[in-house]
Amino acid sequence: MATSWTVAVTRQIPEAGLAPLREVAEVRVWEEELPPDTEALYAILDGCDGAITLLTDRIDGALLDAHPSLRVVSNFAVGYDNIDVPAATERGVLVCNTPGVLTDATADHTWALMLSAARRIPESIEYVREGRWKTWGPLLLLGQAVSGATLGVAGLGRIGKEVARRAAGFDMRVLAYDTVQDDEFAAEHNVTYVPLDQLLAESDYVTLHVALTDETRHMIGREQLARMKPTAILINASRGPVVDTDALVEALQNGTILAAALDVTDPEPLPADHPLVTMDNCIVVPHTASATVQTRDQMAKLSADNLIAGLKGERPPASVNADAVLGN
Ligand code: 8YV
Repeated sequence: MATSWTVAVTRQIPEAGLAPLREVAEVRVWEEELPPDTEALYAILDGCDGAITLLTDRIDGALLDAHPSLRVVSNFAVGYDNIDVPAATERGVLVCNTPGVLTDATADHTWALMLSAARRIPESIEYVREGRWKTWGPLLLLGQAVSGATLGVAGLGRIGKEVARRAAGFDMRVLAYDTVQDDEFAAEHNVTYVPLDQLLAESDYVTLHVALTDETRHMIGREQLARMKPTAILINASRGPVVDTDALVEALQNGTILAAALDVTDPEPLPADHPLVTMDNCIVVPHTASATVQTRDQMAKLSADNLIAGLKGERPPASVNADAVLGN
């Protein structure tokens, strides 16, 4: 088929996304392990009609002005805080994302983090690996109960809801905080909406699922951590800057809260000698909540479908500004 378009893909993504793109466009893939720096990003986008971008690519008005041929920016992520959407909309550039396909994987991972922190799984693995396991011990590596505990979900959107739904299998009381309420979901799944302060004060597990915006940046800081129980565990699989890193380090060191489990951090990556990485009561994994073979294939396919539809002038399956750019 004629390759009338040129598109850039700013990192290696699964073939499920590259194959459909190659059928309709000349595809430039950034092959390095590390993301392109600004200069390299500008270079790879030069003359492109569209791009599949990642979280690590800052797409702003200046970049769009420097690349007037760019009409579709298809983010390989549900979050799009790396993109200045108003700047894109002003310039008629479609911004797309990958909602839905990573919801279950992210909710599963949240639970993996919650259970790992509650039951001190990483510490236990290390204990055995280091040859310290001498006998069964009545007081050895005691963790916290999950079944029957109270779960606080801050951000009851697509992912937060799936996290909340899974709590039914653990007989948990589920509290939620959000700026918009889905009363039908709450009634059906025994979820009680409460103000954030109450959620923090009453939850044994607080899990964050908000998008990163000016309003949610440092939503969990010193004051909020102080409201939590000293036995509480904080889980973050949203965006690192939703939590004030210094305040969290302090809270974990002082025993303000018991533990944390983080899929995302601020900054990202964290150096290996960072207190959050070295403390026993903090688990850090490298932003892998959506990292299953199946989900990454679906993200690749959806981001390619979005990009191709946008290039054709059609409404992409998932766009955050199609109404504004294409009209209702
Ligand atoms: C991805 C994510 O790993 O979708 C998101 O918003 O945070 C993760 O699924 C990441 O964004 C890849 O760019």
